[in-house]
Amino acid sequence: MDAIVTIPARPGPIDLDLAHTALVIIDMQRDFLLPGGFGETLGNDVGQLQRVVEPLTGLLAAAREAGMLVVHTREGHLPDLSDCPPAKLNRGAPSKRIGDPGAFGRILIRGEYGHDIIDELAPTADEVVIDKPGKGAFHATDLGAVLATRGITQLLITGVTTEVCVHTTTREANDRGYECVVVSDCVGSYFPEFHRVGLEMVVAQGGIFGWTAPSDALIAVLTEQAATSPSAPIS
Ligand code: C5J
Repeated sequence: MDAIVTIPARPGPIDLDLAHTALVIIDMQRDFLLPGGFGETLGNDVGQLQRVVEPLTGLLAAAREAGMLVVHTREGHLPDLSDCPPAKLNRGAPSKRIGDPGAFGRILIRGEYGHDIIDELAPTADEVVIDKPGKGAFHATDLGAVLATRGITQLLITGVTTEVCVHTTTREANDRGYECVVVSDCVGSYFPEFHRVGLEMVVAQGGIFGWTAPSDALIAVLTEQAATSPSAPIS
């Protein structure tokens, strides 16, 4: 079955080969999204990120139904902080730093409750989870190897935050030759203006490092795919 579909996108339509496309969900972690978590202790309005949860839940369900490869990422560090450079640990003047005790365990430390992904988007046992110490999902991880092994060439990029980890990962992926679609209503920022401009930056100059598209267009093609071949994963 032909699994190449055309998606209305900015700056123009993109042909997606669904068998070689992965859904990447960046850092939808309790520490960033929940009231009382690290994000909020930095003075941020977590409600700005919560808006992503409903559309992303719908896109994730459609991707799972269609058998698409799903990759989740989590930003965080080893308990001894040996993978957290001082330049990251000491930046700014937060009331709490990475590794400090927070409302949901030690902040952004692997294995802690707050470091894990919110319940609504919890990975299934067969989905890939990439733990990353940096903003980009390719830096110091095996994401590139995971995608190469599965023959992935195109990425649907979602998660938080638009201008930080989503942007960094999209730029890293673009430089590595992946075609990236940033799903406009499935990414979010604590700062609405950064979100808006972040999306504009992706599509500027004819799509300088990717495309943007809303989730409904993607859900429609994934639902169609699942209906056409209900038992055959596309990747
Ligand atoms: C940040 C992220 N903003 N996931 N992390 O520190 O964007």
